[in-house]
Amino acid sequence: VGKVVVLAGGVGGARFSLGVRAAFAPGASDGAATVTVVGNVGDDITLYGLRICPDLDTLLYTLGGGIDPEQGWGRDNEVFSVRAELAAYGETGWFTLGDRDIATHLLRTSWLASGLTLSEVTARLARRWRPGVRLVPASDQPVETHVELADGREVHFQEWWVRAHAAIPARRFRFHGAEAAQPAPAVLPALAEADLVLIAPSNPVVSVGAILAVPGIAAALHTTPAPVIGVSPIIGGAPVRGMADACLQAENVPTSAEAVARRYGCRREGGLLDGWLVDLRDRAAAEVLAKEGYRAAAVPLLMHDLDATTGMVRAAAALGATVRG
Ligand code: FO1
Repeated sequence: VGKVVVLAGGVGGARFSLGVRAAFAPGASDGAATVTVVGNVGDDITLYGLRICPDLDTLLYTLGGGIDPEQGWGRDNEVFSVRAELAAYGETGWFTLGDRDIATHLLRTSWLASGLTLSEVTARLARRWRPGVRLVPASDQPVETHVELADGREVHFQEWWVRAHAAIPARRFRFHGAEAAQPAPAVLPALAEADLVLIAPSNPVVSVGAILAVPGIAAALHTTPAPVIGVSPIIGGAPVRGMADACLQAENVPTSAEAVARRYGCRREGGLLDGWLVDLRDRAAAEVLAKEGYRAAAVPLLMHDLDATTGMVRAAAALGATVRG
């Protein structure tokens, strides 16, 4: 394995990327590889004129050692004087922006305004964070996930997720701007040249879904010579983190490791996956899927520390090797 591509969103995608970096570091048992992480931009939002890219920032801060470890997003040792000043003006926003995080948004916004692309901006931010992987946005054009609620209203994904805690039933998700968007320049070449493609245990509907909504990316997954291995974000019928269940419900997809694999589909039958990794608790799902043409394996999938996460990545790579061999 020389080149690995990861499709990642959210906290799960960032933590998984830590394991990918470790599994393919120089001297690692699987051999060194260059890692490209394609980050979801569907969660991006503009507030107070600031362009905020939560998933790219979560990846930068996590891989760069600056993440708030409890929350899994935002900066560590954060301070909130801007929030307090806003509140004094009567602005009690539902989306919390910390001072240290705001510095990132100020730079991103001004760099974008000066004409840099989101890929270029992300590369510049990465000069500080040194994530040890090549981090690229799925697209340089805005692709924003919106949620059509059961009552017909449509809100930005963050408003549904953060403000409403995903408690209002969603009818469907729309990826605004996706039709006109293109994959960021590094994405398609990375997929074409990959030796292994990993779909992180991220929210399949909104995180990975928004990446796949960018025209050309799903097609590149179909044609890549590399095995495409997904890691289940669902363990024992529940999301490990976040509210993927509320997103799957909108599509009438059961919250199970098996159903999420079927939603991605088996590559032999026109879907995306060569292989699917599930938790030990979902061993039965692996057996069922194996009969349907997926390479499937059950291993411990909880990312409670770097060793556990690296082990998951090694298991995914081993599953990939069975596809090639
Ligand atoms: N999540 C919250 O639950 N509340 C917040 O106020 C919030 C602010 C925020 C600011 C910057 C950032 O990068 C992420 C932030 N998140 C917040 C996390 C984010 O909403 C989601 O968890 C991700 O978009 C889902 O992948």
